[in-house]
Amino acid sequence: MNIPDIPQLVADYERDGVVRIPLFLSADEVTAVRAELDRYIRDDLAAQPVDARTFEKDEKTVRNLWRLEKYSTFFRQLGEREDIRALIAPLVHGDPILAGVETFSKPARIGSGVPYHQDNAYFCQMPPDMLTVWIAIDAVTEANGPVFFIKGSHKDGMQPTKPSGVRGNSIGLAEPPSVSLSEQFCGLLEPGDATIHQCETIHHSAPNTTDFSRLGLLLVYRGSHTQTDPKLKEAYAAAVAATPPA
Ligand SMILES: O=C(O)CCC(=O)C(=O)O
Repeated sequence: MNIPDIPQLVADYERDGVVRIPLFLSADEVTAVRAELDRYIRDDLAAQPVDARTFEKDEKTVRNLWRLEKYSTFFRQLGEREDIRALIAPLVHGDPILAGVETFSKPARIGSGVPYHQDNAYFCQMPPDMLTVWIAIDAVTEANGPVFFIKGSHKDGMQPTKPSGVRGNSIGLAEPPSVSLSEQFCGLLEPGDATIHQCETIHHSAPNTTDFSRLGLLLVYRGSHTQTDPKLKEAYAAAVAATPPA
């Protein structure tokens, strides 16, 4: 990993709720991740429970892989790497626990969009010391559905939600924010680069209509001190019951 200036990273993260880290993974590590994802989808996925994945509308192309930390030794070991945990610890204000490894695969031509949301509507943790490392496996361009983040939105707490009806992103913001797209931070990344966003930072992404896949690998961590908030959990349970599995 290209080790960033940690005090600067922490200051930027606390202020903006999102930071970009160039070369989070090396080219060789990106190649290894891609190979393991291909192998897992080819050899293992069909035997896993249905909550291991969400398909796109064609019912066969992967939109998301979920719970890879449970189903793949390779991804559990990646998520538990000590250098990554050391980077995450000051951002979650405590001992980092790997809470999930997943993909937002955004395949070429049919990759679906992700509605405006705050991840804590899914994670339901208080205090909100939880975050996602979003690692580009493919290049993320303006055209293939980059993630847009509203800097500073994590400071306003949880916003009202509503079920979105989108498979894989069942709960979204009740109202889209008033911040225009041009004022939002666009996560343009080369393979191996990453963004880290706090779980209450508002973000979204558009469908991928290009011929180029936009595969992202996500590592999710929480501080060991966080606890499940029953009210958030109730709203999430209702949304996920309408459009399972996430
Ligand atoms: O990859 C995307 O398009 C959306 C990712 C996302 O919603 C997340 O990281 O929570």
